[in-house]
Amino acid sequence: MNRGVSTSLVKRFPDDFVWGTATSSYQIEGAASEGGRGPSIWDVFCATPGKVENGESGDVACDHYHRYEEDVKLMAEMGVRAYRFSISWSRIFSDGTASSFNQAGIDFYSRLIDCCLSNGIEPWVTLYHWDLPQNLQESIGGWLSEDISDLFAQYADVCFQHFGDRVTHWITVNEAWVVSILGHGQGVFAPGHVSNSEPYKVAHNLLLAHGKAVRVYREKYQTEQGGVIGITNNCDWREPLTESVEDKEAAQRALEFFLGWFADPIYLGDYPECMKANVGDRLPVISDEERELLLGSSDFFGLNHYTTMFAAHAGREVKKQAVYGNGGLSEDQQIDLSVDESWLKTDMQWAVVPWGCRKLLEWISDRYQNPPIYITENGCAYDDEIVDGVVDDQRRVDYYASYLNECANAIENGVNLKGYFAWSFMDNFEWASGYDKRFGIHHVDFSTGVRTPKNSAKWFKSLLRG
Ligand code: PNW
Repeated sequence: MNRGVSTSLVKRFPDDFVWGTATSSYQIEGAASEGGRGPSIWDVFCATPGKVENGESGDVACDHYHRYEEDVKLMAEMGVRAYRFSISWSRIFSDGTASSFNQAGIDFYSRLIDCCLSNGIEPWVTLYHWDLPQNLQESIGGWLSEDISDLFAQYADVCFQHFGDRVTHWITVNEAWVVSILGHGQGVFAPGHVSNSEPYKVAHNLLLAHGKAVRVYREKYQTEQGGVIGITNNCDWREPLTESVEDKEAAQRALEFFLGWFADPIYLGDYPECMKANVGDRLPVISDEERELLLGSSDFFGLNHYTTMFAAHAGREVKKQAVYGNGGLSEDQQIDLSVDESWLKTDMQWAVVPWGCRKLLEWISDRYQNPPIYITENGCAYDDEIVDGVVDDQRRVDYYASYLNECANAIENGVNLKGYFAWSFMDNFEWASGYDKRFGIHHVDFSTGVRTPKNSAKWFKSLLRG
């Protein structure tokens, strides 16, 4: 139990550690058809019967588009130093291409950025958090198209040009794994494709999009603006189920399929060997030119982390794992995943395993030569209710306290962890789960829009004061 805040916890992090909270455009903004915004693949996905819990959508969401000033003030009130949010591509280019440039979209993000800065909060901007302009899906096939990476770089260029004087922390792509696996493999997220080959093509194009955006930033803006740019990937920890060599190799393979898929090309210049061996010609080849584009293309290692599972070696006959969050195309990995029944679970059914976070940080440090790491998301969904104006989300406080304790342990073991963003600043549209799953440290009443700091927000506040 962490009713009070242990003052020693915050002291285990360096003075310049970046403390922040995070959100994404489609999950919070609402105003879906205001301000010249064009439709995205998530508008269409939500309108497709059966795709989202209760047929919900981000049409209104937290109405952050109109309430952003109040939201930034609440962050300032908590004492966080940074706010990670994403830009909706179809607010900047309503059909995804430069010819549909939308000044009202620029003006909105410009106001938001200024509001952050005047409240003493650094904006950390993600360029792509899954809301692809629908026109690009329909006209060229979205992330499957060879043209998509250049279009993304053009969109990124316009963002750097208009916001780079004030934004010095950029994230190109959020969780390419989710776009590839959940969007194009299992079909549970937009655009809803089911395939065992599309994920590998999509992943390749997402990497190229990242690389091209970084090249634009470095060539045209970085020196003058002095910022940093990187990519954020998500990964669960995979613990070998037994001490057997097979299970240890299975856990390693699972991590390479999850995170190595995206981080190896950027830090080591190629896809992991086990992926080449198992995926065969469904895995694109990274050409010399592409290797040059990707290698060294991230100034920091962005990591989103939520949970842990056991991995065991499986034969070719593995059970199909249809539930999302279960580690990708399992038949390609020859892995069986499981959890310990004694582990606590959040409302997502994701197990609470703080030591998995430390082990993952150490794995990243070892494999990629100790890069600067920012945890750009970590958090949990629990449906705690407001009682007399108070949300006593003790389980969320315990989650944060225990994960941060392991982050501090990782730092003490030599991991170069430089920042931590709580997911999420407020309850929001949790994709296919709709509004059912509440990840916020601020409660949102979706019928009135009223925000209430949960006890976890107050806990962060007293932590940061220490
Ligand atoms: C991340 N999985 O999504 C996203 O970046 C957020 O937008 C989201 O709200 C948050 O985590 C909580 O879900 C994920 O199945 C969705 O492994 C699914 C998975 C991982 C991350």
